[in-house]
Amino acid sequence: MGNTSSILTQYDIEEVQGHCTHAFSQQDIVSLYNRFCQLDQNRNGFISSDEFLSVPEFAVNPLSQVSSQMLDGLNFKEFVAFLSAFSSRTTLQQKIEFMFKVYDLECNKKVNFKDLMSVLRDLTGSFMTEQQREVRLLRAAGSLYFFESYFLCRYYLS
Ligand SMILES: [Ca+2]
Repeated sequence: MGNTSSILTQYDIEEVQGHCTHAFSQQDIVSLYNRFCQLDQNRNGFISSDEFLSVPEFAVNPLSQVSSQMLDGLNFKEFVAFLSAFSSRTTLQQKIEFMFKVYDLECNKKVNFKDLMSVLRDLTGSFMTEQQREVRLLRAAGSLYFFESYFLCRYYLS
């Protein structure tokens, strides 16, 4: 299965299905394999960020830079595991963990101001200045602090 020119066997399909905790049906996995083969232009069994960004739909996505970094060097099994975050069979907890990984750009299990600025920069491009992004994030952080304080007060006063 490492070489994308090989045929996906029933064993491969079941192995991939187990690896992605059955987030996809066997038919889904066959379809994803065909898509993976299209993306793997040099047929080395791995997707590079350049191959990912060569797809016009991905290239125009504001989060394509982040996504391409996460996809860079994935084999088919890892590719399916990555996409399982978008499956309707995936739990909310798994989706939240995935989104956290998207924002944790330094992969240090923390999402800090710098990570959020970087994601906001990818999303807004030239439509916002760096200062406008900072203000937007600080306001959002202030709102979160307000709501957190409000609910803590309600919890302790009730
Ligand atoms: Ca490749």
